[in-house]
Parts: sequence; C-alpha cells; structure tokens
Amino acid sequence: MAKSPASKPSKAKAASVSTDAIANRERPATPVPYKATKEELLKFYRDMLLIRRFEEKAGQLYGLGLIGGFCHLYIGQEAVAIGLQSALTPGKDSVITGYRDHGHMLAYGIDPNIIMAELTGRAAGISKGKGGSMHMFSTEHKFYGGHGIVGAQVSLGAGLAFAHKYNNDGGVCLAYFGDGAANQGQVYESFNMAELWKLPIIFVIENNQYAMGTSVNRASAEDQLYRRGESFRIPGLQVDGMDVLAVRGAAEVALDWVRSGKGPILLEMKTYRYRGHSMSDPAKYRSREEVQAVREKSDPIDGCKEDLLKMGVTEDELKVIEKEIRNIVNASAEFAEQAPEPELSELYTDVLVENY
Ligand SMILES: Cc1ncc(C[n+]2csc(CCOP(=O)(O)OP(=O)(O)O)c2C)c(N)n1
Ligand SMILES: [Mg+2]
Repeated sequence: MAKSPASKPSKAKAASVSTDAIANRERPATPVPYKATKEELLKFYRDMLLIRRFEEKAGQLYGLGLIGGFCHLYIGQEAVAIGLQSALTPGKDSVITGYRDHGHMLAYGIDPNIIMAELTGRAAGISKGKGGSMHMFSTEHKFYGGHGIVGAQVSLGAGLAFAHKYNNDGGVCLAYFGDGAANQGQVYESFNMAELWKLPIIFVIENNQYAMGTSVNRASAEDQLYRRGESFRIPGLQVDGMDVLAVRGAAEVALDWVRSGKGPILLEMKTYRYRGHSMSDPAKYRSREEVQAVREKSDPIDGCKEDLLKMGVTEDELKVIEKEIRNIVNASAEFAEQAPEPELSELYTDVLVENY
C-alpha cells in the first residue's frame, strides 16, 4: 500500500530519535569477578557454609515436627546472598526478600540462634516466635523481611529506597525476588516509580529456574529476566549466581551505579535450588539427575573450595571451619529446642488495633 508522503518523514524521524536515545544511554560497566584476598574468600566460604548447614539442620528439625508451618530452604543459592550482602553495610543499607529468607538474614550477620528459635516458634525468636520461617524481621539490621505475598517485597523495597533518598542517609535497598515473582504486575509499577524518581535500589531476581513447580520457560514470555527493566530504562545484568566472586563483582558495579545517583539497576542471578519449593514439595516436576548435574557442575561452595585450595589453603584448614560451623548450627538447634514458647498473653500483642 502506498504511504502518504506526509507520514514518511515524521515516522522516520521518530524512529531515529528513539534509536539514538537508546544507543546513547549510559550503561553500567561490565562486571568482572571480584578479586578476593585469601581472608575474604575464606569468609565467603565460611558464610556460605553456615547457610548450607543451617538450612540442612532446619530441614531436619522440620522433619522431626519441631518446625511448623511453611519452610522454604535456600540450599544451592548461597552465593547470591553472600556475594551481594558482603558488599553492603548492615544497619545502613536495607534488605528485603520473600519467604525464602533464612540465608539473607544469616548473610546480614544476624544471630543463628534467634533465627532458628523463630523457626521453632520460641519467644527468643527474632519475631518473638510469632512470625515463623516466612516472617522474620530486624529493623536494627535494616532487614525488612520475610514476605509471603509473591512480589510484595518489590514494592515495599521501592518504598525503602524512597526513604533512603528522602532521609538522605546514603543507604541503598537490595530487593530480592524470584523468577516467578518477576511476572507480578506490581513489580513493573515499582520499576516505573523507582526509575522515575531515581531511587537507590538494586532489584535482584533470584532466577532459580522454578516458581513452585513451574519452570521459567513455561511461565515467562521473556525468559532473559535481566531485560525486564528495559522498557523503564533500568539497565540489567545477567550474573552467574553460583559463583560468589561473579556475584560480588556484579554487586560492585551495581552499587557504583546506584550510589552515584543514577537510579535503580536490575541483576538477574542465574541460580538453582536443590530442595523442593518448600518442605512439603515432592519435586515431581524435575528429575533427580537434573538436580545432581547442577550440584556436580556448579555448586557454589565446592567452587569456592577449589579456589581456596588453589590459593594454598589446606584441606585441614577447611575442616576446622567445617567443624566450627557445625558447632554453631548444632548450638542454634539446641537453643531453639530448649527456649520457652511465647506466653499466652503474647497472642494480644503486636496486633494492629489502632487506626493508622
Ligand atoms: C500473590 C501471590 N500469588 C501466589 C502465591 C503462591 N506462591 C507462593 S511461592 C510461589 C512461587 C514463587 O516463585 P519464585 O518467585 O520463582 O520464588 P522461589 O520460590 O523460586 O524463590 C507462588 C506462586 C503467593 N504466595 N502470593
Ligand atoms: Mg524461582
């Protein structure tokens, strides 16, 4: 069909303007793996191992009936929380996540005893034993949960970032969400506001390949999730989330970007969960071989161990760390089994009855 001469120039002009604008847009630097000292790498190893052993113990306590309700384990994804949060300042930068939250709390240096006690519903738990696995919170550390509503933490995270900017406190918010949550509508409303107001927030998609029993390819039209911010002008980076040094390297780039006032950035962490979605998931949607293949090829803790051995750390030194971690985790389980349950009167506290 013949085009009217009048429509041609304006169409061509509009196209060239937007192409140039995209081409000229500033992009974050390409991340490189973090060059850790031996001491730093030992700490990453230790911290990832703490999450792994803590989660294994939580799984056991759940099996024994000592933990009730839901319980979502983070095993396999340890490098994400450690790589990112090792670059943050607890108490200054805020962190928010979904219900798979134990690892993020440990990564922020929160006492394993009070996390485990929350899992067993004891008064000494971080939410006084009334939140459980999915609802842990520590304003002191600026750890804002622990949320059961898929995607809600993204909007709340944008609010936390707004508060950082409004109060000019120099903090950055790290908002984690899953590949499934990435399809939630409120995520995109939050992206829009965050970029519009140049909020200091790092959006982190923990792409562990599954949302409950649904694989990312079955649920996502655009499965390259790091591109999900593009239409809001939020740059995205795809990162090997099974490699703690790659994750920390990406954290450095993301923090530079956000701290220099350029607004939000999106990190897609390619990772994998070894256990079922929650403790009650028999994981029939994937084969054991699939899980085994990831464990053998890209386990974050084994990978870190190999790097340490190459740096000259000995197997014996690593065994000492392993033992120390087992002791910490066993002590947390003992504490969580013996600590008293909340008083009955606690049923009536921390309940909103006033008008706000
Ligand atoms: C708004 C809302 N819809 C549905 C659910 C049920 N649900 C709980 S977890 C989940 C899957 C989320 O998967 P993903 O975001 O990939 O996180 P992952 O569990 O893999 O960490 C769903 C659908 C929910 N809790 N909230
Ligand atoms: Mg997922």
